[in-house]
Amino acid sequence: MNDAVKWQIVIVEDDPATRKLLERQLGDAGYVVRAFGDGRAALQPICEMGNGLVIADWEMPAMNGLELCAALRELHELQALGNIYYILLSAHSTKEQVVEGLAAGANDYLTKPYHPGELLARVQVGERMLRLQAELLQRNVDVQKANAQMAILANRLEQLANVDALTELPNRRCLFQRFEQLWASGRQESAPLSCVMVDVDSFKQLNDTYGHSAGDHVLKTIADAICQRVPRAELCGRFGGEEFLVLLPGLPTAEAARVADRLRADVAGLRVVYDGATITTSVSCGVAGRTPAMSCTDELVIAADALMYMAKQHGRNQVWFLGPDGRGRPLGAGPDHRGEPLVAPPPGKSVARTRDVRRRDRVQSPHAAAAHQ
Ligand code: GH3
Ligand code: MG
Ligand code: MG
Ligand code: MG
Repeated sequence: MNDAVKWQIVIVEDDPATRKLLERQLGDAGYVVRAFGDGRAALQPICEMGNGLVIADWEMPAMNGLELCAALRELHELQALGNIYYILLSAHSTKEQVVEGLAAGANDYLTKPYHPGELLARVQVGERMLRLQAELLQRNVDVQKANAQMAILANRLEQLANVDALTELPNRRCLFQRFEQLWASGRQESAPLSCVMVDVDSFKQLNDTYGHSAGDHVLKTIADAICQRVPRAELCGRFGGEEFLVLLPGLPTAEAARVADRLRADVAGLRVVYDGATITTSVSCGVAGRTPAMSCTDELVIAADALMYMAKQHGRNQVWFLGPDGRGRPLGAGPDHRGEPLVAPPPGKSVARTRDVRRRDRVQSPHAAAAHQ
């Protein structure tokens, strides 16, 4: 409320002559005044006033000035009432009575007979207090609003930093944070931790045939299908362009390979309708589990990448996994299958290249692990 706006004043006075005089003096000063003969009659109108001033006599027949003040303070505590600046105006003029009046919750105390100029000055003090309280309240509201907006922004920023815009899967940065945590938490107990590298087959050709936005739509559909299939959707993310990485903590490699194969079959069964065309697609998967010889997440990813590349080499739309002997095998191969040594993808085909690790050195690690077993 700005300075020019006058606050409402409620007068509570049982003496008609004093009541009339107060009404006239304050009315002449420009205030909106309502007057009542005792506290009981004034209580409800004060509650309806919201913020404002009360000038009350002490001695009154029904509910005296102290009782009214106590009732208003209680209502304020209960948040059923705004800010009331309460001035007691009484013929009781000993220091003890002034102290008692203020102790009952009055903001100010004026003794009768009062000086009209002093009354107006004290009312103005009350106005200043009310204005400050209103400003404080408004500032609180503004701060709360700003905090709420900040929280929304922080949330949005976190989204942007962690979520891939096209597929809405965790992006690589976010997924690797989770990966590092999983790696560290299960390392002591040698808990199984498998990872699946999923790469869309011949995706360049799909883009060339149907257009880039059809390609985008297919990628999003594949991402959704992957999420539906894996036990924990928050552990699959977009690794790169048309590559996804799925983390399967607690699953040994053979079980992880079966999850990967169901995921592969889901994708192969998709019929993506876009712009009048029905598009089919497929993925190749490489599945590797953590071995004792692996020292970091990168090594597991590199192994899965190499296995995925072997799936590509053998015709795509299939799952290759890392056997306990450190060799790669296609899922479903008979017991006679000897397995094949992991083949490092050529530089242009390796997804691990983007993590800036020396692939050719590291791809040996699963073999090294097997040799130690
Ligand atoms: P392969 O079976 O060997 O994996 O063949 P490919 O064509 O899938 O692999 P290649 O690495 O040759 O091409 C990947 C293509 O994926 C090239 C790139 O333009 C496309 N791509 C990557 N990200 C996106 C994307 O966000 N949207 C679309 N539409 N295409 C993308
Ligand atoms: Mg009286
Ligand atoms: Mg690729
Ligand atoms: Mg591909």
